[in-house]
Amino acid sequence: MAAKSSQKPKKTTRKGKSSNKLKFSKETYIKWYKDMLLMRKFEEKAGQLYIQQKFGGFCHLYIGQEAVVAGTVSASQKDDIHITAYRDHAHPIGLGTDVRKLMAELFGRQEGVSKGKGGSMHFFDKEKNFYGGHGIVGAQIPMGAGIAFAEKYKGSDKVVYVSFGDGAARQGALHETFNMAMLWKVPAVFMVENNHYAMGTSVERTTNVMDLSKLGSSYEMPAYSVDGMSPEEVHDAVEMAAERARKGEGPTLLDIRTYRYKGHSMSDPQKYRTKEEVKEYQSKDPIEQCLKIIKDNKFLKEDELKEIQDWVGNEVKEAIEYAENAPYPEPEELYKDVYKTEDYPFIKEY
Ligand SMILES: Cc1ncc(C[n+]2csc(CCOP(=O)(O)OP(=O)(O)O)c2C)c(N)n1
Ligand SMILES: [Mg+2]
Repeated sequence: MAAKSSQKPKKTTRKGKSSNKLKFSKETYIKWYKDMLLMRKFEEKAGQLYIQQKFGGFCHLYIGQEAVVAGTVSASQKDDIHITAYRDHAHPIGLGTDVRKLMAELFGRQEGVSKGKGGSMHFFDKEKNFYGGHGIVGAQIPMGAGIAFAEKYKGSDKVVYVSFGDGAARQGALHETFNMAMLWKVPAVFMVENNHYAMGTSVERTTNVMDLSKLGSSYEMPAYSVDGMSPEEVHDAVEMAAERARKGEGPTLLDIRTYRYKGHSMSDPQKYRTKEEVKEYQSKDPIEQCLKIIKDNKFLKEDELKEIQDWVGNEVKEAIEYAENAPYPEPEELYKDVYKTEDYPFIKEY
């Protein structure tokens, strides 16, 4: 991890060390590989199905960014809370949500994680502590801090991981949030999923401060830049930030440098970047890197590896079948889960 500003990241200890060369256990690499492959294959299929107009709405793919979720999940505890933006397919997959429920959500079916009423941008799984899936750029920054405040108030030791894009980092709400989050030392980890572009606008075109970790400086929030193509680096940074949060010392900002291989959403001519740039990041692909480590260290035999790949393929296939055969929500569902009361005091009739 490239440390930034005043504080150097501490060395963290971890269990299950299986090799002198490698910092993480065999089991961790296999889990990362399996989870990231499932995220990738789920989204490759989702992209194809969207083009075939099997489902509508929006569709923002996380392909290329998988190491960010993989490293965050391995460094977090089961009861911790995660919240993100609309590029939200990989987060619940990493947290273990059944991909059938996710595919059904894309298809707008009642078996979907948000009862078919949220779609691609609004996945939500309370059981896995995944609090969305938010379409308003930057909205989850104050919401995440609010959830963290609530956890502190209730006396739990949960940490909230608040993910947002480099574009969202430009929202004014970030500053109000950072101010209060530091004042009240809320147990949050603010994670910029810095894929270098907000739609077609590069970070360079929006700011004279390109090192996004500096955004925490005015609030004396510890901040680090992290290689987001590496689950190891993400894990180290998140583990350190979570430890700080759990001890009651407050939030940390992580500028996690990653890359999306696909366009912003499904209709993006990508004129703002070169093919060479995309290829450069693809050459550091986290799934390929993990696979190489697994092979080089003989963590799995060829047939065991194939078993994982087949399992992933089958999960995605079954998810599509499940989604296609699931019923649509009943019309009455439109009136459920909507914020309404009979005598809502703020609406006046004229
Ligand atoms: C408040 C608000 N403004 C504008 C938009 C339109 N919009 C959707 S995505 C996006 C870009 C955000 O980029 P970034 O935060 O870097 O996330 P990424 O898509 O790269 O993951 C914009 C401007 C929006 N959804 N909400
Ligand atoms: Mg971005």
